[in-house]
Amino acid sequence: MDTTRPQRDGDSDASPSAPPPTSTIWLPGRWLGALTGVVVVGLALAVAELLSILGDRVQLLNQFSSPLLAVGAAFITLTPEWLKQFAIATFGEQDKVALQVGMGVTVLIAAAVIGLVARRSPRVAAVLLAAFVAICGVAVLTRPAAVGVIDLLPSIVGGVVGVLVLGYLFRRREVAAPAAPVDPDVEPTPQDYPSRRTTTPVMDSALGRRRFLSLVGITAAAATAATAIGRFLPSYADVQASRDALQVPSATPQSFPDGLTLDTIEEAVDGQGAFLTPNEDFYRVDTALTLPNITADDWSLKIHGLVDRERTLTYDEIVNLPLVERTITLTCVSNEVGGGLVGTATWIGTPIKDLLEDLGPSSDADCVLCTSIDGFTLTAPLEALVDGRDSLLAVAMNGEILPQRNGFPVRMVVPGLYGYVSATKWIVDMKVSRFSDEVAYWTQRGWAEQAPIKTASRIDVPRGFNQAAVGDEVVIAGVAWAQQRGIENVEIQIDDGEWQPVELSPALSNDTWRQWRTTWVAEQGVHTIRCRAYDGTGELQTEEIAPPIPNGSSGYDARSITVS
Ligand SMILES: Nc1nc2c(c(=O)[nH]1)N[C@H]1C(S)=C(S)[C@@H](COP(=O)(O)O)O[C@H]1N2
Ligand SMILES: [Mo]
Repeated sequence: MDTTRPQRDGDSDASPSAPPPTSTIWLPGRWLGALTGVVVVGLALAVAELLSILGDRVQLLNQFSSPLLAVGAAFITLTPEWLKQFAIATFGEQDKVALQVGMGVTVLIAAAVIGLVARRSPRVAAVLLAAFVAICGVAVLTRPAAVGVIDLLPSIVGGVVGVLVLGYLFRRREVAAPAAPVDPDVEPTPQDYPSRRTTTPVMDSALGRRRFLSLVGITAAAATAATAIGRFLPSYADVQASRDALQVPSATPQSFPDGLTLDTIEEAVDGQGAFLTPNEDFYRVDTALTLPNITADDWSLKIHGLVDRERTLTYDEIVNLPLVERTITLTCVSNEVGGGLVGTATWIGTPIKDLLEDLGPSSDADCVLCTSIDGFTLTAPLEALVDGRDSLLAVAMNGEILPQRNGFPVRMVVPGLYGYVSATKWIVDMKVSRFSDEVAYWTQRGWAEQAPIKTASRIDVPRGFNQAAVGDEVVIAGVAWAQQRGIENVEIQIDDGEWQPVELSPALSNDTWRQWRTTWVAEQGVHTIRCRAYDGTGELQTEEIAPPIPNGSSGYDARSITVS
């Protein structure tokens, strides 16, 4: 049956008795077909990416007109909550990397399949590629930042380029002369040729092996070049230039009790992490697959809704409003007991209270719907923005212009509320409204509408499973936080022993964590160390174990230590 098929790449070159005429008949082999699929889809995506970046630069298209970005963002939106929790639990802050790797592998497989199919039927492969483009198109159009059908341009142009190149590379022609048998053991009779030729015509690549290979090479080079140009052009460079050009504005410093300063507090408790979390170590949580690019010049914030007077603020205007400096601990609702999604920084920003009250919010209003440039939304309780706590529109963090990952140019910081109901990064819109009229990103996904931060304490040393020798003085230290209420006391317990007091760093304010420390003389055996905190009202943190969803984890943190 196979005797009339042309030789495939590598199939029979090794066969010494293969007759010479077949050497002119050639079709790409399986591996080469799959590789070619990957190269062609790579070119299509690179072209789309480049167009999207160019379109974003001239403000014709939005950043999410990039098919890959849009598919990734759509995937994040559509992922069921359990899978999201699993991803965060498994990959932690690397969950986006995991998604990117997953998407990369999926695209590679799809592209290889398209290449394999193209060996048999370039037409079916073109239809598959078109379907791939259609999926991207749906993702692009359903992005909140989508401008309109114009955003489909990169996907369509990329798709057309892909289909044309695929069709050209895999074009075949019928070979006029009958092929000689491939299998040297089966001698075809002369009558075999006409009959077989009418049922299964002998096909040959229209390009031939050498041209096919060189065109695949050129396609790969073009894809690489398009990607490189895109990398070189992105507005990311503008954002960094915009940040570099700005100076941290001066602000009214915070006054601390008892003549405390940030320097004295830094030295108060040793043997553990810094009191202020360095920017590069600060946790990052957001739904953005790639960081939103917005320069200070392009940025503006519209405040509207249930207010007497709307206002649109530019960056220049915001840094010329009264600015204050405040040290505040941020916490993510997704933080597990003992987890690291919490950090303390010194922020510079303008009080939201003054800004809002100046615009005359209606007495009907009870929330502010805040939207970021990439379409993320949250509903912050209006009360928390105007009750006098240090709710800020922040522009600087730990003496630096706000880093891009933490919301450059402007973000919100609200003490006492988990980030997902207060800390909008890359904020561009604030709509004074009512909770009954708005549903924000996470509340739509089963998280609580109201989410004050729960009192929590964490053991930082010893870390994980530790070893010590009998008689060692083991340092036990950590942090505790209850923003707005403050931390009054922290205790530790070894196994089932008495709860014991620890040494606490001075309280800087109710909105910052307190570091704590004690030592323990190690005794033989495997021990469990627990900690617990009392907030400023004297209330003990709850021992009841709760997962992050819907309104924050609870339970005592514990560490194990083996003493021998
Ligand atoms: N635009 C935008 N802002 C956002 C989020 C987001 O997904 N998008 N996530 C919020 C959450 S859940 C938290 S915990 C904080 C985290 O701020 P950080 O990344 O600076 O630590 O940002 C908040 N602001
Ligand atoms: Mo969060």
